[in-house]
Amino acid sequence: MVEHDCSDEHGKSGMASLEYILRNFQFERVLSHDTRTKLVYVLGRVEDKPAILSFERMAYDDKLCRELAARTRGLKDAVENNIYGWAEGTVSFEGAPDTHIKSIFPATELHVSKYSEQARLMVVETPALYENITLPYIQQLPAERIQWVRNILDGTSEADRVIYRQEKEFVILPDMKWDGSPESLYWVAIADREDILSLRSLTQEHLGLLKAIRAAACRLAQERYGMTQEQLRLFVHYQPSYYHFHVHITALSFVDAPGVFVGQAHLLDTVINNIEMYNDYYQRATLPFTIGERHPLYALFQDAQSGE
Ligand code: G7M
Repeated sequence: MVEHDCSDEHGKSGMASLEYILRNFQFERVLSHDTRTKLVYVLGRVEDKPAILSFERMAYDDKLCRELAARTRGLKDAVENNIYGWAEGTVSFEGAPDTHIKSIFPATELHVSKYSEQARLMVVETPALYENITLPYIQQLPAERIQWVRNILDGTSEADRVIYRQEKEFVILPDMKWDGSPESLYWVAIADREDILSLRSLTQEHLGLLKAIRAAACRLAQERYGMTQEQLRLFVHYQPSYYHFHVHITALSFVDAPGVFVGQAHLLDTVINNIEMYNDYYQRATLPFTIGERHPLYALFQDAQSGE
């Protein structure tokens, strides 16, 4: 195969730039389309390797709301009934972005199944099932899966976005899902150690870290946006997508933030409290979780159950 010379198209890390991926994307199929959140994932190929792009309609900037009426063009299918009227139209603000775009390239099979339309199912994980199924699954995951985390920790990526760094403890930075508005604040705190795989690893040894993350997140949200602790929701995912310990920091006003639902989110305050009561709470607890039916872990749980 002739290698395409795109040295100037690649970033510092040698990975293809978003611009390059967009220009060379050969569409294959839609993976999923959430018409409520206006988020679509499409699969395609770049340089003959799988690539995933997501396009998400952004909210109107508050400052532009006063111009919405004047910027509306091309009304279609207008209906008027008494005092009510509705139609479809185009509102455009030149130069103002209206879509949040993300790319994964090269994408793995795991990414393709993660972003494909699928049912979510409830799995009940006992400590024994964790030891026999989940832990071996985590241990065989390729190390490159969390390369993005290492890049943040060692400063090779997103260095200019890091909001706070507590040396050898954790960093706090915007989650890639954050649209930048305080009402939908979405930060992530990443522990600067690789031995905490998930909630299952936590014991009293980690209380200092958990409390320091909580204190820093609250202080930073207060300093930057005047938000109080009561306006924040700090939580941990189980199962997470990445088995390197991290805490999600979101504004409570972001009512339907992705991944805040029961069956995946565990409030940090509850986690701290449980560990304070019992050092080995998360090693002894049965933890139900929801998972996509195409997730490889779900297949492993199914195999285990059919073998019972
Ligand atoms: O589901 P889990 O608890 O593992 O959540 C991982 C979080 O990390 C999600 O909220 C992602 O949006 C976020 N995230 C994933 N990646 C690959 C990146 C990244 O490269 N940079 C940043 N800032 N956040 C990411």
